[in-house]
Amino acid sequence: MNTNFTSPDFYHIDDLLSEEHKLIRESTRQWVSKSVCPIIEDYAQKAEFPKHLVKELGEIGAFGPYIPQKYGGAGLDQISYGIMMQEIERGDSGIRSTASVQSSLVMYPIWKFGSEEQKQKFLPKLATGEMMGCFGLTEPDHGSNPSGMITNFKSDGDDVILNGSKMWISNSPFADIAVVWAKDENKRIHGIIVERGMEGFTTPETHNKWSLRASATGELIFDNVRVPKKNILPAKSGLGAPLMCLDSARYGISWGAIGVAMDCYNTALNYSLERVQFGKPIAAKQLQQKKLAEMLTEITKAQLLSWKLGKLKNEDKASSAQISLAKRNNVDMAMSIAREARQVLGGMGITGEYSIMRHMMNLESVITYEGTHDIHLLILGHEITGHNAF
Ligand code: TGC
Ligand code: FAD
Repeated sequence: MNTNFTSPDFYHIDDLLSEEHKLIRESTRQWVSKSVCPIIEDYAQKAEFPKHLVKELGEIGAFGPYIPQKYGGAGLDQISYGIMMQEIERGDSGIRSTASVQSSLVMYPIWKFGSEEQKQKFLPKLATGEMMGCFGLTEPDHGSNPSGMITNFKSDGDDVILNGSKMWISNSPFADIAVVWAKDENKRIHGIIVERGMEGFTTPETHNKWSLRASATGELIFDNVRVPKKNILPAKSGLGAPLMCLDSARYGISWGAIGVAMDCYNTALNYSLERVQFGKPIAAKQLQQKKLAEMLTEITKAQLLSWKLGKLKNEDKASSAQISLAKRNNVDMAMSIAREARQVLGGMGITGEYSIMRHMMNLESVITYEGTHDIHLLILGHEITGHNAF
């Protein structure tokens, strides 16, 4: 397992980063090398989430890096958040999922749409990992089209009664709270915080995944769950609210995918320099050089894309379509690199001795969740033409 990471930086993109960005990268990278890389293959093989990493993720500031310090976050900028996701996903997409769900899909909606009481109650504990959250949007019959959701609630005095189900929910099997999107009696979508222990609320785990095996995925089932009205996020309703959360998470994934690509590239480069066939390192062969040169080209383009998107996000100017372009391009780029890198390693590429095959399988989830590859293309098509082709 490669635990000695370096960043390919062919275009001196480091010059665009602040000293703080580089420090954050270094400390996150060191944590990933020390705490994730040595154990992750074993957990992925066992299909088990390494729960002990939660506390450490809180300690390195990976939960809510851009949430204000008064709520327990680190108050950092969007490029810092991206860099952290890049470094964590070098280790494993499932661990990055845990960090990005907690930050962008649980803390972000509470911070943006929550009451002051909700922010005080939940955000500081979510920042440390003392409390874990999950995000319930997808339903069995409504994945790419969440506006058709049937999960709903009806008013009953100071409470609402929630019914329905969500599936494919990252972290649901162990989450303490779920930010759930459900329709009221007027079919308007609201975010509602459902807490573990509420009667009628269960979270069965989804088994037999070939992808994201070190991340826990499950369902959320609501059978007449009584939730206090004070748990409804008051400041925004409508599908736009969860889509704003997705914008934040998709942006982080655009950086995370670069981390995976870097790890695959580094592994392939090192292997090709050492592996001798026909009397020479395979790195001396044109066909292998073509693979490596193309990997470096694509990583460099993706780095520039996410960095510029981070600048736009810092200025609050990044559009959803710009975020879709970056998520779609960078995940696809990482998948191509993982596939090519695996070939550079020959038979060794399919073993757990190296991270590539695990990354490759993880990316099958990453290209599907947070909007599929095709949905992001349709978002771009809509933006370009003005015609909705969903
Ligand atoms: P549409 O009519 O286009 O929009 C409905 C309302 O939302 C507004 N809006 C947005 N607002 C903020 N940010 C965005 N990105 C927005 N996009 C749209 C829009 O203006 C409108 O507002 P209003 O006021 O007019 O009502 O909605 P649509 O039903 O046609 O759907 C659009 C579509 C297909 C793009 C959207 O549904 C979509 O993105 N679908 C993909 C679903 C998805 O990405 N699900 C992800 C689930 S969570 C997950 O996967 C977590 S994985 C976590 C991990 O482990 O890392
Ligand atoms: P579908 O929407 O049924 O799509 C099937 C195929 O049809 C896809 O190829 C899609 O691109 C295509 N398609 C759909 N609509 C169109 C169209 N209009 N035109 C052309 N093609 C179309 N969700 C959450 O809410 N929270 C989570 O934490 C979460 N975590 C996840 C973790 C994992 C490991 C996975 C795999 C998924 C997770 N998801 C989560 C769900 C994820 O967001 C959905 O799987 C995704 O949005 C796609 O929905 P679907 O699986 O129902 O596919």
